Amino acid sequence: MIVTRNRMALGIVAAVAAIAPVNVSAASAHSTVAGCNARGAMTWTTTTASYRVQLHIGMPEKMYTPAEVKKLHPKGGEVMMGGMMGMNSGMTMRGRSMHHLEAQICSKQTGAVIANAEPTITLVDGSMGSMMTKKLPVAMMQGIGHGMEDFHYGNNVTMPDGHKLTVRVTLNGETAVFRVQMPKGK
Ligand SMILES: [Cu+2]
Repeated sequence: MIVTRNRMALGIVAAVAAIAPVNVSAASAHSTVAGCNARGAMTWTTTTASYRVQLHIGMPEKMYTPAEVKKLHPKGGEVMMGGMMGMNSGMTMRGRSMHHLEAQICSKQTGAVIANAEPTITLVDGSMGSMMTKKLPVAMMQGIGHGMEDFHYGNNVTMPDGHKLTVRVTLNGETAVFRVQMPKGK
């Protein structure tokens, strides 16, 4: 009986532990990307001549096509509006973790969210003396249940734990540069 109770208790603890971080990340991902002035732990904002660009790096997001959203009615994740297809899984290896990297671009003058553009996003790893440059396949997305105010660009991507990275978001010849310190791995 005690054994059973302990097992049940463990089961509940494990379930809470598994659910809690997902809820937290989903909430922070959307509340911080919802507006160009929003702030969060892994969110950076900078401006170029014409744009205000907000970069958000969070937990990997499940990315759906509009057809999949219609069929599956997911409660979370993101719907792809165009661009490159999202990566829902990828090779992870020691020292690298999967993240969701996304950038929202707004007009500096009007505050309007720039949709259906074709920005390029590159990641430069300057840690360990190595200069690795990676071009991100850019999908256009919106958080499911959110509207145009959440329109952004990015993808799921594996990134090196603990490294210093430079993320560049370029649109119409204007580049927003972010210096990012990735968290240590688990
Ligand atoms: Cu996204």
